[in-house]
Amino acid sequence: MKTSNIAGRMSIAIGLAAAPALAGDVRLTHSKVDTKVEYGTIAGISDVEPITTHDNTWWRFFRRADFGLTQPVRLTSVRFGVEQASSTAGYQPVVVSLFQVDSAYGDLQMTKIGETVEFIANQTLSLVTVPVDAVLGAQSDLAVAIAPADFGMLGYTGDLFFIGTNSYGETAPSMLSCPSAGNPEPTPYKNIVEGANLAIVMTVYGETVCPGDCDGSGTLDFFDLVCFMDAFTAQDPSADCDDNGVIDMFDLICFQELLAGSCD
Ligand SMILES: [Ca+2]
Ligand SMILES: [Ca+2]
Repeated sequence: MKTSNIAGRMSIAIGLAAAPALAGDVRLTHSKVDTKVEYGTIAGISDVEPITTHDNTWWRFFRRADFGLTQPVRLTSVRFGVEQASSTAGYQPVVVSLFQVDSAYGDLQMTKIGETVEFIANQTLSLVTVPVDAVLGAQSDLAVAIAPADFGMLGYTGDLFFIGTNSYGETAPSMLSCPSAGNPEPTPYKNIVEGANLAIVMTVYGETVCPGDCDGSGTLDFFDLVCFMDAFTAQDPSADCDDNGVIDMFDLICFQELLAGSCD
């Protein structure tokens, strides 16, 4: 393994405050420059055949408060940098996963809300946009994880994927998890390589939806009640309508009040 073995606890760093998002125009990034990709990311690389990087997952965390978001958000795409993607097949699957992040009783809780598998052609120093479809609840923060699939399992060897970074700075730390290199949890780059000045290039796009629009359809109707009841039954953090850390009858009352409103 080519990374060091400094394990780190997952943490959510507070970035600089960004301008409030306009309705229908959510853009989340911690990259000070989100359109330029340079060489130099941090990754764990297997040094035995088949050479591969499938054990890496690159992470960014977005606290809604840092972006002035107070409403649910429908997430529509993720654009990220690619330093290098190479595979003998000429392409490889890359998995973009979205998680809502909630704190319940002081513990962080991560729930997967979306996943897109995109086949990425061989390329270097480029930007890729992947469509996603997920609704981030009004109380939740967002985590985005990008990882190459284990293409070696399909009989290919030598597949490499390195996410794109640059040296222009960031407003929250870039993170990597790589279990085989001793970092099972998302670990800030600076804890892996001291003095690293590398910012993962990533921007998440979406649009705000009105409170109560649980399914993000743009209107309030019966399906939002179904959506909410699913979350309520599953004790999903997104069902904590009154944001008091407990999911109970008062959240049902809270949600009924939202449903009685409108999206106009
Ligand atoms: Ca709806
Ligand atoms: Ca509650």
